[in-house]
Amino acid sequence: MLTVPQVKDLLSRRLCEYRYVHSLNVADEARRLAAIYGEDGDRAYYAGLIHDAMKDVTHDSALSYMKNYGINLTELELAGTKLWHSILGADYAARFIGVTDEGIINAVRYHTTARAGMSLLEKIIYLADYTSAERSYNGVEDMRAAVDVSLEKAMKIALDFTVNDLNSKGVPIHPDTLAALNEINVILT
Ligand code: DGI
Ligand code: FE
Ligand code: FE
Repeated sequence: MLTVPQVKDLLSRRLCEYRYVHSLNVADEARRLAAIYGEDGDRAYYAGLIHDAMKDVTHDSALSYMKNYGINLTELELAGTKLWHSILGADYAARFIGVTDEGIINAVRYHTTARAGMSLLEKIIYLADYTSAERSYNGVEDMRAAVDVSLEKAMKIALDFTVNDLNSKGVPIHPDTLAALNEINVILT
């Protein structure tokens, strides 16, 4: 597995400046949340750092990557190009960054859609992506307040926000996202 300085060097070349800074911020936020909720800080930092490693590849490179490495997407996933970077990112983490920790690989894999039965690390990366320092969307302060109080309540707010936003645009919701939302609604009932 690449060292943190090696990963930073790799990402600084693979990502645009905004996305590189975002990755550093998600890593910092993941470490902070790990300390609050009892996850390993280095593991959370590493997962945060690499979560968007495949975000800035071109459409054509992403398609070649899928073809080369036999990554098969569902029809919904193929249509949802924003979903590609997390699916390819998990493969890239294992194949090229040398990550063997399945928990880190899954945190990358599910950081965009979420899923039912998420691990603590998966929730931390999913949420750190919403509350990282450079985020400035409407409602980010509510998200930041929620994430310090309860991961479950923060997941509920984030999933509601995402599903409502996608619905308003007529974008298909990934089944993993719906399963995550249903699960959290049952838990919080
Ligand atoms: O990579 P980031 O921008 O940091 O954040 P992200 O990985 O959470 O990606 C957010 C994008 O993913 C956003 O444009 C909405 C899209 N997305 C999230 N959940 C779903 C989704 N797209 C589809 N089609 N279905 C989903 O369930
Ligand atoms: Fe992402
Ligand atoms: Fe991100």
